[in-house]
Amino acid sequence: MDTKMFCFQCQETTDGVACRDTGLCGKKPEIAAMLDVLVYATKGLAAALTRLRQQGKTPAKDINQLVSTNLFVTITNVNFDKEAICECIANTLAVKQTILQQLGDTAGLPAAALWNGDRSTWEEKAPHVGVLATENEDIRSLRELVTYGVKGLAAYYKHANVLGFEDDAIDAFIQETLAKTLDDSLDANALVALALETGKMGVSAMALLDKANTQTYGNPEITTVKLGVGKNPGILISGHDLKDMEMLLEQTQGTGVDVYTHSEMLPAHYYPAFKKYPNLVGNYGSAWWHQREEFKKFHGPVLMTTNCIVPPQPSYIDRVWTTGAAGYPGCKHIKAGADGKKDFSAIIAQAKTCQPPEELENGQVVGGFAHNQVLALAEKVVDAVKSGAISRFVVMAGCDGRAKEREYFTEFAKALPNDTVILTAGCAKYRYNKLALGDIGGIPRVLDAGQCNDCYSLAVIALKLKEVFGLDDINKLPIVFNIGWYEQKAVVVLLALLHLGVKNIHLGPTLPGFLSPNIAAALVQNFGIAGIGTVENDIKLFFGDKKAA
Ligand code: FSO
Ligand code: SF4
Repeated sequence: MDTKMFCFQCQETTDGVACRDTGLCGKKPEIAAMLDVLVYATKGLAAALTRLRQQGKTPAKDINQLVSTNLFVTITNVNFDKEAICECIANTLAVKQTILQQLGDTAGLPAAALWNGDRSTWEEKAPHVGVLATENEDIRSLRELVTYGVKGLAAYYKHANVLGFEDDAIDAFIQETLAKTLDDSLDANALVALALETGKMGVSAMALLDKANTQTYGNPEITTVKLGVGKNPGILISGHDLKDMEMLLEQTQGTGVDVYTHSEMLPAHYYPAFKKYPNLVGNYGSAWWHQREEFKKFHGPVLMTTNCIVPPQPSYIDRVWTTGAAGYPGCKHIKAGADGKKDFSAIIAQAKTCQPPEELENGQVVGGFAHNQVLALAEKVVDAVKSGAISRFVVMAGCDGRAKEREYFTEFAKALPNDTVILTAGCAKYRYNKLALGDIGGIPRVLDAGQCNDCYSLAVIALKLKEVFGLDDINKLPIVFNIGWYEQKAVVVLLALLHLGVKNIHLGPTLPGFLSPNIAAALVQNFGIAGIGTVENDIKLFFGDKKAA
C-alpha cells in the first residue's frame, strides 16, 4: 500500500476523502495503525463472543465492557497514546484466546477471531486490516457506516455503564454487529438493514443513558450558567462523563479550588444533583476545537474525560489530565480503582499551585431543556404552535468543528424567521447559543437539551408533539432538521433519526467522506438526506419566502 494511513471516519477528513499522511485531528500514521489493529482485534473478539452466545453462554461483564471501551478508544479525538492503545490490543488478544479455548471448535470463525499476532507484527498487519481491506467501495462504505455507528453507540453505552446501567441486549448487538462487518456473505442490502438496526439500538443506548443520568442526577431543569470567572484557582473539566464530574466535585469540596465546565460538560449544570456544589462556578470557553487558546488562559489543570482532545501545546500539556477512554502521550492519566472510584487529589494539588483563570467573557447562557423540562412546558409550547406564535422548530443539534464552512450554522441561526425555535444538543450549540435570539412568549428561541446524546431528548419531544397533534407521521410535524456532524457519535445519532423515520435531514458542513457515491445517492433517494447550501437558499428552501429575522 502506498498510503501511510487511511482514515475517513470524521467530517474533517482531508479533502473530504481520507487522511493519508497524518490526520487533521493530529493522529499520526503509527497511531492510526494501532487503532486499526485495535478495531480488527475487537471485531475478532466480538465474533468469538457471538459464537459463545450462540452456545447459550453470556460473556462476563468485564469482557463486554472491554469491547465497548475499545470502540470508544478508537473514536476521533479520544486517544492518541500508543502505549495505551497497544495495551488495549494485548488485553483483547489475551481475552480472545480464553474465549477460543472455551469455544473448543473454532471452525468457520473469521480470520480476525483467530489472529493472535505478537506486538512486533502489528504495524505490518495494520494496512491489511484497515478500512481499505474491503475492496468493493460500496461494501466498504456500508461496513464503515455500521462500524462508526456502533462506535458511537458504544460510547454512549459506556457512560451508562459507569453509572451502573447495563443491558445485555446492547452488548450482544454490539458484538454481533461487529462480527457481521467481517462477514463477506452480507450484501449491500443486508448492510443497509444493519445500519438501520444500529440506529434502533442507538435509540435504546441513548434511552438507557438518559435513564442512567436522570435517575442518578435528576431531570435537567432550566438553568442559567455563568460564563465569567472567580478568584480561586480552578479545574476545568471537559468531555462527557458525568460520573467523573461528580467525583471531581465531591473531592474538591472545601479545598478552595473551583470547578468549571468546558464544551460538552456544560450540560452538567442543568442536573439538580450538581447544583448543590458551591464550587461549581460556571462554564469556561466554548466548543472543543478552541481549546488551545482557552486552556492556555485557564491557567489551571484540565481534565479530559472523553473527546475531543486537540493535541496539547507544550505551554500547557503538563496541566492536561486524561481519564477513562481518553489518552494523550505526555498527559497524566487517572485510572479508576476496582470499585470504579478515581482519585483526583493530584489534580487538585496541582490546581492549588496555579493562578486563577483569566476571564474570556462574561454573562450567562441558559439551558436545561431536556424532555422532562420541555414536556412540563408542553401546554405553553403547544399553545404557541396552535396560535402560530411558533411556526417551526429547527433541530440544529450535533457537533461543532474547525471547518470555516461551519460559520454557516451561526449565520443560519441569525437568519431564521423569528417565529422559529432552535432545538439543540451537543457541541453544535456553541455556534449560536450566545446570540441574542430572544424568546417567543417566554420560550427561549434556543432550547438546549444537553450533550450530543441528549438528541434522544429531542426525539422524545418530537414524538410527544406528534402524539399531541394526533399525527400519524413524524415528518408532518412543524420540525426541520439542519444538523452539524463531526465524529462517530453523530453517526449513531443520524442512524437513530433515520430509524425513527425522520426524512429530509440536512447534514453539514459536508456529507461524510466515507459514503461512496452510490451509498450517498441511496441515502439521498431513500431518506431525502441533503447537504447544506447557502444560508439564503436554505432559508428559502425551509421557509419559502417567509421573512427572515
Ligand atoms: Fe462534540 Fe467532540 Fe459530543 Fe462529539 S465534543 S464532537 S459528537 O465528541 O460527542 O458533541
Ligand atoms: Fe482524519 Fe478525522 Fe481520521 Fe483524524 S479522525 S485521521 S481528522 S478522518
